[in-house]
Amino acid sequence: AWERIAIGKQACVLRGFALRWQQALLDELTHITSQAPFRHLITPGGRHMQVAMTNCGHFGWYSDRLGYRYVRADPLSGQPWPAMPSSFIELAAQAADAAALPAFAPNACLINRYTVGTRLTLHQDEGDASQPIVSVSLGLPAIFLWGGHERGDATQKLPLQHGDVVVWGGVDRMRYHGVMPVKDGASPVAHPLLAGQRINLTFRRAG
Ligand code: MD3
Ligand code: FE
Repeated sequence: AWERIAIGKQACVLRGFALRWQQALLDELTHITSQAPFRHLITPGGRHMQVAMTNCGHFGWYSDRLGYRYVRADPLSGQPWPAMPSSFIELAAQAADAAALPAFAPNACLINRYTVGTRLTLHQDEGDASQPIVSVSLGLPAIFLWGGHERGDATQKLPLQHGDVVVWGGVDRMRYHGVMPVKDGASPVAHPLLAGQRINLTFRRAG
């Protein structure tokens, strides 16, 4: 059972929506991260990001001294990113449908890993605002910061738990957002990938 909660004109939380897929997601994540391990990317300003990242799908989000961009191959291996598993594609498509958005066929999945204390500072996502974003939270809970269209706008705190899915489209795509430092706790499911960690899958259409 899941529940839909509106958080904006074209954004909503689907509480527990991913629970039905959790075993498939964790099995696939184990495989993906064995091919393309988590790593701390470098910002254009020369800092290491706190969040560790990897990708699957036709395009992967990447950052280094040259800037941010989507790349077709993993710079660590020179190989294409691992394919997007069908369970990932189905979950993202069904979430967009549950959010009453047009058909969504993601070709990029950014996989973010937060250990205890890790945060993601307030930022705006670039990219095609005509396409929605679907985000899946796994492991430790976190508080998502949900702002406005200017950096200084007030933010709302939105707690996200294991199995929650958030869908962002249209006018809400360019809002500032971030994640507060993840607190220690027991992961709601026993799995090596989730012990003391939060994993977030962000599905997009890129390229
Ligand atoms: C809200 N990731 O990777 S969920 C990111 O939990 C990112 O790992 C967060 O922000 C995380 O860029 C947040 C995904 C998300 C992505 C794009 C958004 C939330 C968004 C665009 C507009 C509003
Ligand atoms: Fe973001």
